[in-house]
Amino acid sequence: MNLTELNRIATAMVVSGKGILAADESSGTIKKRFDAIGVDSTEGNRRDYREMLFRSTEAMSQYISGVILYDETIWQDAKDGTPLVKLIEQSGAIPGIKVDEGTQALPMCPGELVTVGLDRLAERLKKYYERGARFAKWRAVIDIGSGIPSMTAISVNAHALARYAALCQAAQIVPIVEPEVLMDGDHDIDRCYEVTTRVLNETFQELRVQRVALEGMVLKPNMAISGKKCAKQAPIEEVAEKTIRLLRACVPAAVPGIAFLSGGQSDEEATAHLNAMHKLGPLPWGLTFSYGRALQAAPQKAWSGKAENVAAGQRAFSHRARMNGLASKGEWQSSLEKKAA
Ligand code: 5MM
Repeated sequence: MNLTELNRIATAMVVSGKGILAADESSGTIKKRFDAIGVDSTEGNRRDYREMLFRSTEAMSQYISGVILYDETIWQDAKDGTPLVKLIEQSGAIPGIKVDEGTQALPMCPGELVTVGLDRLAERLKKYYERGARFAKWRAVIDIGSGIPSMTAISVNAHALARYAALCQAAQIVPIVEPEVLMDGDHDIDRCYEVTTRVLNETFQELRVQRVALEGMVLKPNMAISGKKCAKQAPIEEVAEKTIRLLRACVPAAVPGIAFLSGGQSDEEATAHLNAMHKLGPLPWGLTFSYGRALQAAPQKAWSGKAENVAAGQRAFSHRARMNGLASKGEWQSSLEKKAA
């Protein structure tokens, strides 16, 4: 393992002014997104949509540091025969790959999930590296509800995240470690804070046990935020203040960077929260975005599967990427939000 190189890549992924595009929707998830805009989820449409994003020159070269791909996408070529991975590299962004294989019910723990995909992961990583991937992603899912999460679910998911991270580093690939505490319930922000604290502490404990080099990884956490169905939604400043307090307590300074998931927040909320956190610096790590929905909802709508809408889709993507790029420096203002398409 070349830790200097892993650290160089991890640092580039969270460089100020840029963030990560999470375009790693599995086939089931992208179908849901396409259903919402009335587009058939065919291999060709998935390719055309992602090609549109990766050819968005302004967004990709100025505001996107890396792209997380799904297995299908990393092997796909653009319409002109150029591998999609090459388009990403040519823009100056780093290609990455989602390597988990989704979730399964966790035995003995009703309603809880464990992420799977460790079998043959070492061989898969080797092939992904040869194709150009320089980082990977594995997402664990922790739900908050009555009597959950159990310590069992937190512990087995942390163990798998650390196993994955160690295998990545041995393959010279930077692991994005994503323990997502869902914001789906009616819990308040303090319950999210408490559960996320337990999850992050357990995750870093497992990373240490399994000898993962913290300098060669990126953390992708949720924010400390109210559940979507909670009657009292915490304001932007409270989300920022509690998230930073939590991360300072749980994330060692050796970690080069933290890149948030958006988790179902609106586009503008995800941007405003990141921006507000940068008002609370200086921070010991790079702090940016690794958004899926909060970067893609607008371009998906603008594109709607029509070739004549590609330019509008790219404008919508560039706008969101620029807004989040500014937020990653604390330079965003709500007045900059305007209809992009
Ligand atoms: C883009 O969505 C990713 C893949 O989800 P599935 O495996 O369920 O298809 C997801 O892992 C994503 O990278 C993160 O959750 C962040 O995305 P959001 O939309 O929460 O910003």
